[in-house]
Amino acid sequence: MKKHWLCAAGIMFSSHVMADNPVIKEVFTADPAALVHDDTVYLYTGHDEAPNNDVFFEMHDWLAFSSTDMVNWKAHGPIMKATDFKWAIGDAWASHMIEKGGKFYFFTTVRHNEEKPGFAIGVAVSDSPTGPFRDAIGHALVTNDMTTQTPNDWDDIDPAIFTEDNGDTYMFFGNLVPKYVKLTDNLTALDGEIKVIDVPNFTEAAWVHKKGENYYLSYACEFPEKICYAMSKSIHGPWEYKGILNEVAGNTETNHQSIIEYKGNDYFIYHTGALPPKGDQPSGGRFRRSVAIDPLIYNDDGTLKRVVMSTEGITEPAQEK
Ligand code: FUB
Repeated sequence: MKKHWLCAAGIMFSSHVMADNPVIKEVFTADPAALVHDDTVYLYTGHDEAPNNDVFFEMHDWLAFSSTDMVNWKAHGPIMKATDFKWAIGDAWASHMIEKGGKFYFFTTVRHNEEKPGFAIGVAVSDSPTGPFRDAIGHALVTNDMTTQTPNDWDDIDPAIFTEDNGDTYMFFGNLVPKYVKLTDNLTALDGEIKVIDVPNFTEAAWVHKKGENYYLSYACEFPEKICYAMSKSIHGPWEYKGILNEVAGNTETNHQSIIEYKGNDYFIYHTGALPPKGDQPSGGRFRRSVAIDPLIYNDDGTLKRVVMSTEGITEPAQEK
């Protein structure tokens, strides 16, 4: 059953894969978003299917993988496709999964139909981290006309969700102009105005996490993209820019990160275009990206060491620290 979706696509794929970077070798994976739930890491990715690296992204659905040691990964297949949102016409771009009250909420970028042309953010829901997912509200949460800071119709992409200890949940998102907005308690509506964030060189791919008393906003910066980061003592900022966290990733201009702590270890999950060709599968590249994982290391003052991208990846199974 687990193999069904990939066999149907003509790809033979064992449901278990072993790490070293890129982590997933049997299919192209991009825009990682990881969730730690019940001692398991769930890794959600976009699915690059471009026939070559010349034109643009071709992305129809999102994939899920899970691991209990960050070395061995189990494939769960696609959890949803862009057009499962009836108002969307495609482009299954970056996403973020969170759990609340035993339900799993999948926030994701798609292209809206002609009623609200341009990119949009939708939210889907499921009782299981591996789906099936259904549109939670029957319409988009954010549409292009709600973000007027740039003339681009993709300035409202890449949702990143953060929940405060008191349960308040915020969505960060945007391209060129970073933005955030509070969500209602049921996560299916905006609860306030969309506010602009002041950080330098922002391109896209916001991700917010907290360690101790420090909040971290990491994001793809410049183009080709590096990952930069800023720190704050509050989810509302001000954000103090701290510099580059990850350099341009090999063989692709985009870079997109997810940061988690699992069993007391810190991980930086990103994508590269580094997957070599194998059999019928062509080489990776700018529109055929692959998820990689390396350690994330904090300095004593809370700042982050620059990530060392490696081909070895995570070699030691995660053990409780
Ligand atoms: O994968 C499509 C887009 O490329 C994502 O939404 C961006 O973050 C960049 O990775």
